[in-house]
Amino acid sequence: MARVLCINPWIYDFTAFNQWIEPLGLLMVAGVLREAGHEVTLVDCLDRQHPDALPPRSPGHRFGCGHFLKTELPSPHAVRHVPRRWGRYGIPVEVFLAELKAMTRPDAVLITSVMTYWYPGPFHAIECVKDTWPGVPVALGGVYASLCPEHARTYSKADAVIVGEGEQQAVDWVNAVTGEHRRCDAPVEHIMPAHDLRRRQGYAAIRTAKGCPYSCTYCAAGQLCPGGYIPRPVAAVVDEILWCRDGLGAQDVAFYDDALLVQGHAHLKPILEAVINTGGGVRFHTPNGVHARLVEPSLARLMRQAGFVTIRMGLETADPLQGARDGGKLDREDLERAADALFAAGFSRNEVAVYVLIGRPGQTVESVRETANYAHSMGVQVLAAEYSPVPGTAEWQQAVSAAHLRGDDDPLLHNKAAFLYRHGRDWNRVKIDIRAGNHRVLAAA
Ligand code: B12
Ligand code: SF4
Repeated sequence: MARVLCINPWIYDFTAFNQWIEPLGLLMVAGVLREAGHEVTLVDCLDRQHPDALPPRSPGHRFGCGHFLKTELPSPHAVRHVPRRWGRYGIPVEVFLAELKAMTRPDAVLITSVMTYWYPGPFHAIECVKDTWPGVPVALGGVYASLCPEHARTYSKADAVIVGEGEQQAVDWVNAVTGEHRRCDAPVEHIMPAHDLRRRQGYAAIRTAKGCPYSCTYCAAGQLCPGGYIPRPVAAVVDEILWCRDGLGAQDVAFYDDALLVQGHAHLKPILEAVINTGGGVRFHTPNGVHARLVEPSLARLMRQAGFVTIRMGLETADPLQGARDGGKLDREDLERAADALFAAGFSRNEVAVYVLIGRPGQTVESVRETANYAHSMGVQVLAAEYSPVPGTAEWQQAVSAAHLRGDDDPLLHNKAAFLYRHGRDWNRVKIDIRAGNHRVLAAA
């Protein structure tokens, strides 16, 4: 049995807010390593309940969400043009180092990564591990490692950069670096992510299916899950939700699916019915957005009954051909139908919002305004989602061809704020107007 330490690193950014953030991919890998018989521990730099580093509180905190502790730092050269303060979010470095020093030297360390422009977090964690335990092998995986593998191999100092789905690869890598011969014989989709390794945060992130059947031009879902949309067994998802609720005290569950409502009647519906039949008692949230086109009255009623309180809708179309044509613009009828279904099911205006992508190359301020005004006229709040260029996507290639980006740019420039300020028109004005429109929507409720 090997001792495997998993690390969820800090976020380095201009802003960060904990919207049910959980290192779900790392916890899935950890669950499989544990199933294979290894001793697995976690150090979580984004632990908002750490007794030595509680974050600032503010009135906006609810459903387990809230601010992280921020340590301001000078902006790196690549993003100096952004007139905002950069910094590290999460527990202080001293607290992290104290955690490492209190542990027995591990046999292998696994570090995850999420946004490509957050890479300084994993890099810093790797440096700390290498200083504390010289010679301990470190593997880096996750979204950044998968989308920017060459950058990660060149600069991260990890001993291995693992691209793509990590469950089996992590078992193989740990065996290779420790000389163990452990295997995980259970099917991966039945193994619970190791949510219990985290200190209780009051919420859990759950993915009911991997991948997405669509292929929007700005999205990396197809690269990250090349097998397309694959639902997990309903019983496994229900068991996970009930374990989080009853075993780990989670009152809030956020879905991390790319396509939660796809095959909704065959997949999400029986999951929600099972939760309702066991007494409910959890609030559900869709921070990643569901497809407006797939929200219909009976599903909306079931979602309401099951305890959804945060409905975020994406404006990505549910039709791949349309998606290729529309450039992400709102399909008016879809939103109208979805809003009608949600409000008729009893959702309040406070609970429903639609993401509108802003700052995409070629997009006009007027088209965003028009979209936002239309959503507001339906009584739906609008959340401006700033465009982040994602390597390997069709829009990335177009941005490189149009010289908006260079293929070898520092991934810090993928930061939504960095991209907006470099190429932006007056998006700030639009954002202010969108917020004013939201106030009007809520005031009229
Ligand atoms: C959930 C989600 C969110 C959540 C938060 C996620 C988080 N932890 O912080 C929310 C809704 C808040 C969010 C916000 C945003 N997101 Co987002 N999000 C996702 C999503 C759908 C899932 C990520 C996830 O957890 N997946 C589930 C786990 C199981 O997968 P995983 O982490 O990849 O793990 C697997 C492997 O990577 C590997 N692995 C992971 N760690 C390790 C470690 C080791 C050692 C090994 C061996 C393997 C390994 O094994 C795991 C299991 O197979 C992805 C799309 C996707 N399909 O990945 C986009 C994605 C990451 N988001 C993206 C974007 C653009 C955004 C936003 C900028 C959107 C916007 N315009 O506002 C914001 C940014 C927020 C910010 N503060 O900057 C982009 C990435 C952009 C980039 N440049 O990196 C993605 C890829 C979607 C896309 N458009 O292509 N997001
Ligand atoms: S529908 Fe959403 S997850 Fe699927 S490809 Fe489009 S943006 Fe990505």
